[in-house]
Amino acid sequence: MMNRDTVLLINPWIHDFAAYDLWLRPMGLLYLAGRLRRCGFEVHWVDCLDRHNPRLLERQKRSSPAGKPDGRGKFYKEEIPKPAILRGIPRRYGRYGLPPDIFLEELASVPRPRLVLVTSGMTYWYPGVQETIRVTREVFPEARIVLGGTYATLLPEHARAHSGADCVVEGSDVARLSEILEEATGRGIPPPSDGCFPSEECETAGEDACATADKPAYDLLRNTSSMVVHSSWGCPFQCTYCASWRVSGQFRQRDPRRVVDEIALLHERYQTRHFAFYDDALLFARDGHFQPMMQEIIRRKISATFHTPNAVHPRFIDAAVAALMREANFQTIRLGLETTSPNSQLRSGNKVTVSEFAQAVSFLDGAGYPRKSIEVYAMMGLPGQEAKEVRETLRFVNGEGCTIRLVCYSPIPGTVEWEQAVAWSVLPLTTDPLLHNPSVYPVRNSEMSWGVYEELKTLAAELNSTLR
Ligand code: B12
Repeated sequence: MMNRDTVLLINPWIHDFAAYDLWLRPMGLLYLAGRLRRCGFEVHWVDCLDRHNPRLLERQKRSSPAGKPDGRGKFYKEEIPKPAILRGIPRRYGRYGLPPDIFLEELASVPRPRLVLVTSGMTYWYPGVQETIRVTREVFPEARIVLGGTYATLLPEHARAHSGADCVVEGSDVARLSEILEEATGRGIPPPSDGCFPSEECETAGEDACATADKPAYDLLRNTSSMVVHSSWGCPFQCTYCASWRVSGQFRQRDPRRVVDEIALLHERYQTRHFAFYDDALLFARDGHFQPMMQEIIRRKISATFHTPNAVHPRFIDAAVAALMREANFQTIRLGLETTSPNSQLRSGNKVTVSEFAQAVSFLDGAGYPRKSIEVYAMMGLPGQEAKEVRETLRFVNGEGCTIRLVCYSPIPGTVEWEQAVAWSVLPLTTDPLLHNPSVYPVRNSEMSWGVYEELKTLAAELNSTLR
């Protein structure tokens, strides 16, 4: 039997050379689930990336997934053939997430839906989306399949042509989603009154206040011991290599009290003990945002650990912020430095200087963080960037006693840097989003060859090994 109001939400597989669960949660889909339920839809959930799936654990002969106690860990991987364009990359390629037969069992366990909503992550993960949609369509040929998320937003035309979805929704276009729901089920969803999704708007007052603000449907997750929190959406900066403004729209910070209420709810009702902030600019306007948020966490004695895998801006770390981070129990602290070259810093968005960075590190040190525990993002492979600049950055971070997190630049269409990347690289970047993958070292030429990238990676590892 098909219930008209049944909607199935799917978090798809990842196809990549590497994928790690760094507190990865399909937050867009969880927020959608919350809103759909509030509007009376029956929501079902299949998460290809659920490391806690009981069938998967049984297959692995484990009672809980391998990984760190704070919630991070490796995804289950099955090797699959590389797409033709990646054949020259000397690394193994895999499907990360549930084995296909378990995915099929999961699909068989939910009522037949009229509508399937699939989310998407990185643009270069589109083959995982394709495979998820293909299999889902074989099981539910009558269902309409809708794709949203990062890939769908950054490359809607590619997604329309290649994902296999019936419709592609860009960004948080609730009006478009409502139309699709109406066509499939006869019933839409009202647009958020503030025009934003996720919405912070409360349409009711008094006891029910906040009942209408969007909340993620946490109960759909099998394990909530660690969770992602967004205290803001988007970013006030416009770095030339970043597409945050394209995917998250205008920067908006949530009410700090509501964020803490959400953390407290997760802590009490869902036994969440590890919280990863996925904000693009957690510390921006800290006096009215981060500081009151932390003071409230400390006042309410919420005993948990906090993590900033997506990096924070060193510019906004002063003695007070560092002390609050320590008292609230931040454990994973990642700082966004990217480069020490003043020219590159200025050109790419002016988010930090070397002296601001060094000051932030000494404030964190002063608050009791061992320098080695402070992780610092350095970026290699920006168009025009020389290996010398990267080496200098790596040596500087090492000299500060911090752990280097070397990442490779991922070119994103629509950003300022994209055209430069296309011009600089010998790879045909415009032909296939698979080439956005940082693992392929997308901006490659005679100066920045595969060998140079590998040498920089080795240097970072060697420098890290000198830290005590
Ligand atoms: C958190 C984060 C990370 C985390 C986790 C990443 C992950 N694997 O998902 C960490 C720190 C690990 C990370 C790493 C990287 N990241 Co990152 N990351 C983000 C960030 C800040 C937030 C993502 C998020 O949680 N969004 C919140 C949810 C709510 O939003 P959403 O999924 O977009 O969903 C919204 C809509 O799309 C809609 N929606 C979602 N699903 C659906 C489904 C349907 C049917 C519908 C209708 C609607 C819908 O609803 C939501 C409400 O608005 C984004 C930037 C951003 N502001 O989005 C970059 C971003 C996704 N990352 C990016 C990049 C470049 C990277 C790295 C490659 C950086 C590097 N050079 O190493 C690595 C890749 C690591 C890896 N292999 O996983 C790029 C995208 C690149 C790309 N080619 O696609 C982004 C856009 C930032 C940027 N630099 O421009 N990242």
